[in-house]
Amino acid sequence: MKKILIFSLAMLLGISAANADALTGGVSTVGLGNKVVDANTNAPISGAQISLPKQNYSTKSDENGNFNLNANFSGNTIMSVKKDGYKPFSLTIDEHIAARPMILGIQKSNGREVVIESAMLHLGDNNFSAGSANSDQFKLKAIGPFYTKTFKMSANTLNLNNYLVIGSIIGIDTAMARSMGQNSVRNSFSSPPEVYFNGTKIAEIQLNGDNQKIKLPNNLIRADNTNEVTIQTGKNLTQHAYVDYDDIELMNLSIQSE
Ligand SMILES: [Ca+2]
Repeated sequence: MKKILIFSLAMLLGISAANADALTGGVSTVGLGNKVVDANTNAPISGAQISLPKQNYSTKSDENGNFNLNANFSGNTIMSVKKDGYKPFSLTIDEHIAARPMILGIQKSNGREVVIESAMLHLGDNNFSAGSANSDQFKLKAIGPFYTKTFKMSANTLNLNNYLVIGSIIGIDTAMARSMGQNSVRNSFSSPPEVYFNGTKIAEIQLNGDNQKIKLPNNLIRADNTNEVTIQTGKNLTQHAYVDYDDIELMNLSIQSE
């Protein structure tokens, strides 16, 4: 039913079905204004904080879950929704998506997430081209080419499947991101960001997007002890005169155990 509704709305709005599918993870388009709801019950959620960190914009949903985005921006930006008792949620939007009403379904926390970082991070060197997948002016100063954080994992995680979840990531300028039309940089591309877990490289991130899940090999987990995750941004592979790190932004890092 929901799928049919989204599909017909997509037809109505003249957006592609592929695009509508990409939005079903947490947002769909209806004509009734922006709203935050519980993803399972569809009940409106009041007092959720909706923010666009790059625009330094923040607002809250009213008693009916409704909110307006009164922020001007163009190009991709990360929108985050926070509410006590719910998993951190973020979504990459642009001015076209924001121009249509959005329903954001957020999920109750199951008590098994470890939030590593809920702030937006900018990795790189503040040197990026206008055609990059993140061409807006970066408000956040780059913290450098990598981010690292330690956190505890409980003993029972060894019996579960564990994932590093990246809520949203934008700005990746790999050749694959370029071939997928995620940026308009013509003459250069970068190596992918690399993810390390307790010193071992476990993934490369080739594409921008939301809710990327990276499996943590259980044999690397230090159960009931301190673990460490590091994300290192890529380098511009066509710049040989100096090191040009790929400028990326990411938000909402967590560990989820299922
Ligand atoms: Ca750079």
